[in-house]
Amino acid sequence: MNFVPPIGRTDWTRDEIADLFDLPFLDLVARAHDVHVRHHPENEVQLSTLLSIKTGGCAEDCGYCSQSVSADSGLKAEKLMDAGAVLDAAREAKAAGSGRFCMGAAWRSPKERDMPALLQMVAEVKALGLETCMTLGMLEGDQAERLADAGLDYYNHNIDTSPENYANVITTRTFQDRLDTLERVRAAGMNVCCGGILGMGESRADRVGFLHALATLPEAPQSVPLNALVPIAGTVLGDILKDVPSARIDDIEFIRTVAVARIVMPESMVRLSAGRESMSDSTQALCFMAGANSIFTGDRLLTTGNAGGNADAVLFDKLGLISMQGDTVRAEAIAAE
Ligand code: SAM
Ligand code: DTB
Ligand code: SF4
Repeated sequence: MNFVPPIGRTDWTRDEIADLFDLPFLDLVARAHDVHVRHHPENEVQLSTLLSIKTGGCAEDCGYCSQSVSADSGLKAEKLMDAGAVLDAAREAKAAGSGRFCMGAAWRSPKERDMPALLQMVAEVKALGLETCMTLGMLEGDQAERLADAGLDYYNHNIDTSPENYANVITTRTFQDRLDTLERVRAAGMNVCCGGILGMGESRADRVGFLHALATLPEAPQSVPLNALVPIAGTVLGDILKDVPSARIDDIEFIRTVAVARIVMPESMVRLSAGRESMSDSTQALCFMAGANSIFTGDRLLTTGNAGGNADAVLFDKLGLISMQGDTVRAEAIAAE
């Protein structure tokens, strides 16, 4: 095995990525594993906790999302949580073994009046020694800078799918809008967390285009969440999937996508995100083999259920996996020694 992709390559072509997808499955997973162990600690998977700090009532029309006002999901719109309650949840997450705390808000973009509370949340969660991440929609440059100054390690903003498929999923903001926010996050010096959803009825070519768009950003995202669509009744895509169950992403194709992501973005954290609850232990094990090295733990994601802390502890035990401390937290601990 002597396949070593150059580090930091951002000139991948679609053909090269399509060729990786076409490899025999076992060869692909073996190559991805080889890349993985060259760049990441073996058998370590980061545990992240997700908290919805502002739920529902979102003006965007993302076809997969329960929180959009366009969805008929029965979700009640709530106000932004107060910073004290967020801090309590972060303390609980840390006590349960999480190294990373991700706060999500159902907004098109944050309002100025919400900024002080958001900055306080970042600073206080960070002071607990947790890696911090937020996903709040589109950002202006000065908002990105203030979040970075408060100590935000990662900003999550997904492209979700290929540029070609994007308008089939979301119409209220463009692919370019997403790239603009990512640029502002990078310019502010934060780590970019950017990925998408598999199983929205997209083709293999869309999955190629999706990974190509990520791997050819000016810098590969430091973090790549890969979600399997969680079909939610009342959302456009959830209802389609309910009627056409065969549109659900095949487990082997999901694992292939993880493996190709690992090969084309060797240094990124690859996060096995939504949809894990409906994956078998063996599928998850193959995702870890193929290079996934972070999961959301706990019994909730934003509005849907998750595999749960105990189920993850049992799985880690079975697989001999240990919990990884976040890179940013680890780097700071070393610097303080
Ligand atoms: N409002 C913010 C935004 O969209 O930028 C942040 C929250 S949003 C829920 C974060 C990501 O979660 C989405 O971009 C999407 O990739 C993922 N997501 C949302 N609903 C999902 C679902 N039903 N299944 C899988 N992934 C989902
Ligand atoms: C991401 O890509 N996945 C996480 C995180 N970023 C914020 C969100 C998953 C949400 C799943 C659906 C829900 O619980 O509403
Ligand atoms: Fe709003 Fe984010 Fe849901 Fe889209 S994914 S509807 S932006 S909360």
